[in-house]
Amino acid sequence: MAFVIPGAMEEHISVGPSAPALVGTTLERHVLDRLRRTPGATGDFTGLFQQISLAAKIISSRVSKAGLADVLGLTGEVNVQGEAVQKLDDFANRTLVHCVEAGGHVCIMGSEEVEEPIQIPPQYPKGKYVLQFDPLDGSGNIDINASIGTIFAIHRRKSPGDGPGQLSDCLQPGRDIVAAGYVIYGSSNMLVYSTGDGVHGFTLDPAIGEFLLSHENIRIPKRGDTYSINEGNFTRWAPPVQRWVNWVKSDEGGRKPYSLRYIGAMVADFHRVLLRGGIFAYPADTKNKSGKLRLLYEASPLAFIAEAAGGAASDGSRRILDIVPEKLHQRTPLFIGSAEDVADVERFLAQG
Ligand code: AHM
Ligand code: MG
Repeated sequence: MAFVIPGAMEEHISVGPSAPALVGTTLERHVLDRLRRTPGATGDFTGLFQQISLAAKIISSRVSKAGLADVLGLTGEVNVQGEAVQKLDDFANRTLVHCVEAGGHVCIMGSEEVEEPIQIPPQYPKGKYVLQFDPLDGSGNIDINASIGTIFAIHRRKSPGDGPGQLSDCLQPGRDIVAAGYVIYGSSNMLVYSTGDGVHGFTLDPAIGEFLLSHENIRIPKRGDTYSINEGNFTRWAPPVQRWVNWVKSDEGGRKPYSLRYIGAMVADFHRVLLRGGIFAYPADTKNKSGKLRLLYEASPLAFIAEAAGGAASDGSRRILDIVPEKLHQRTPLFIGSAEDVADVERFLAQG
């Protein structure tokens, strides 16, 4: 049963997700329940999730005070992508590293904000997982009070032993992800995650400081009616991409033109696509020849979630989850969302 406005039962007015929301199911309990069903599980994964969710709560608390807490603006530094580092990016990155590094669950981390893989300090044990993240996605939205997010992916370590992790532990394709998720700092703060077994959303109740299950088993509609793309790049796209966009917004053959929705923070744009259907795209262009978005900690985790919800993610011809990364900060074109919408764009690109 869906959330129902009290008194509106007879009219069947639903204001929430279609799946049941179990009162009081915390993120921790949800992850633990799954752990109990996994033979041989040691609890490492649950521990890592607790640390990520703690970091998410700390970041969300700071984000919600952004205008007050002297965190707006730039640090004056430039990150590995050549972009100015905002104070909140820096804060979010340090928070995640700090919350996770001492837990003993990961052997190495990768972050959008740090050029090299992040090693676990010598005094802490090294675990069997690899965590990669974009600590604050869509950071251009910080100063205008629009939604931003955190994206993360967890792999098992590949290198033998229990010493420090290697770069090769980070360079794993999305199909080998063990769990992925994102946190959206918006009108409410949500954490959405998947271990491949459904996609589940939790809303942070600030009164009790817990993420509570609010969107169980999210399924992305087969087809949507919106497209989400920075159309200001139109003249820089290859002709097949231009043809696809022109078709998407046309009424050719009696089709209903799609509406355009673009906030400029992938987490927020993707979250809408996940719940409502449609497509988010960041194609390659003459300026960003391999696309703009990063494979390991932006495209792959969201592709893992899209597929677990019944959607699809492609670089135009290949499944995102099958791309084997060669570099930590590798970029990729991305088309992600409803399966039929992604198939449409692949067809246009295949026609050349
Ligand atoms: P960021 O991780 O540095 O914030 O950059 C990634 C962001 C995405 O969230 C968003 O979809 C895209 O960059 C927006 O780019 P553009 O301003 O070129 O449309
Ligand atoms: Mg990003």
